[in-house]
Amino acid sequence: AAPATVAAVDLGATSGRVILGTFSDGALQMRHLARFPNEPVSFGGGLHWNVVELYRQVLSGLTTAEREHPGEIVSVGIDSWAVDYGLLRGGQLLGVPFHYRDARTAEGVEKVHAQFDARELYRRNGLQHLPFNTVFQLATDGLLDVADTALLIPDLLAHWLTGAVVAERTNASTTGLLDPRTGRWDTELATALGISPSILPGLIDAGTVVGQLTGDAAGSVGRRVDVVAVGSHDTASAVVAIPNTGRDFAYVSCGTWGLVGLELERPVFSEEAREANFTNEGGVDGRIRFLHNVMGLWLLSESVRSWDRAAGSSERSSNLELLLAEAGSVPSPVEVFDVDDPRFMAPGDMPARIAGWYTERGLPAPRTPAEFTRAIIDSLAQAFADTVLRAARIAKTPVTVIHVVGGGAQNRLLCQATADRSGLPVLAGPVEATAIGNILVQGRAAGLVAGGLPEMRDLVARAFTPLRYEPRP
Ligand code: LRH
Repeated sequence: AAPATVAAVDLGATSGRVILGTFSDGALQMRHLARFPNEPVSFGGGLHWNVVELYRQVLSGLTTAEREHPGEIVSVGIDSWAVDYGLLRGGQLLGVPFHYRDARTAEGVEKVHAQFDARELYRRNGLQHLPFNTVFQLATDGLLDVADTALLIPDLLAHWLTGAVVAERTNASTTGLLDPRTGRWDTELATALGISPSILPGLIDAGTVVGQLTGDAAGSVGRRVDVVAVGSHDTASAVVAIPNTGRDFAYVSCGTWGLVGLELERPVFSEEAREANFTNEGGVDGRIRFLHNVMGLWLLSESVRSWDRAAGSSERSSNLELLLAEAGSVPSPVEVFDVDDPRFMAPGDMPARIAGWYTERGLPAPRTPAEFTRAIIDSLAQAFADTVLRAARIAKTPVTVIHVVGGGAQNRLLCQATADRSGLPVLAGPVEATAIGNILVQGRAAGLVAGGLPEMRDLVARAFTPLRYEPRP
């Protein structure tokens, strides 16, 4: 068969990229086309995403793709971080979408919990409590009453590209308004909370054609390419690309967050799962992503931002390679801190907050960037290990290996520490799992890949050999 190419738009909380995937004779080749920063903007007392700039970057990436590969691109798929949304009325965006790290969500939690306590909510939506789940954001959104449509970020961008109004299921599963048993909106819950079900778009599964580039988008790209719904929740796409065709694996999708858990056939609603704050999010092909949000490399990137600010813009201390090498030479054992403490959620001076965690307990706090970095890495690894073992226990599923995918797979110190602290081998990579999962689901929709998750994962395992870390005593 002639080679065919799809374009993955993958938007993370700190940067976005457009990556091409070319299928030929059952193998996959990737090409990075564009990478751009995704910098939130603070104004009017709120923290917002610059979605218009993101859309511009997407269009620009697709235009480059068409120019460099005229007529070759068969489809486009978009994934991004979860939970955040834009509200529309009569097709017009109302306000600028909020960032999930904005502080306003506390009020929404109070409002929702006044009607549905944490137990009742979990029984309905099976979601871990995160103060920024869409349901809490909507409950405190002043524009809710004016809106006729709510679109999650990837659906919003797909809407601007095609005119279609849909909600892709994996991402919809992070809103708190979806019933994981039926895969349908919980209209009763929405109505009771004053969220009109009419603003929730029709649900579609990953692999469905959303539409074709129309209007201005078709004009700038120069052709009416298909837009295909992928696992539009970035974590759902990442889990597609785990290079393991078996079942006894746990995963850590490690970027800004560390999403740590298992892939299951059915959701787990037990009290134990709720208390351990495990979520039942929707995966591609109807799977359940039974996982917990561990704070992730946000702790490190936000610390680096603090050190950079202190050093002044001229002298950046952010040579990450060097910092990690120094962190590796900090003598062990390192006292670990609780990375999931809510104080680390909002942007700000992370080193000061981490130091506070130690001094409150009368423990010596890290002092140098290398010591902080080492404490962050060992503490993340401990949380990854604990979470994997807890997930296995609660879901009554054996785990024999941990796959680390995403940016964190490049971090050797982190991968080794995760193996050491869990007593399980860690298989690291691919780094671009999210984009690969996006590409595979498009490839399957276009008939370029056959089969289910095992076949797609087999293809990943052949194209990207993971690095193995054995646990040390
Ligand atoms: C990771 C992620 C995660 C969500 C968070 C909002 O990028 O999508 O799965 O919980 O962002």
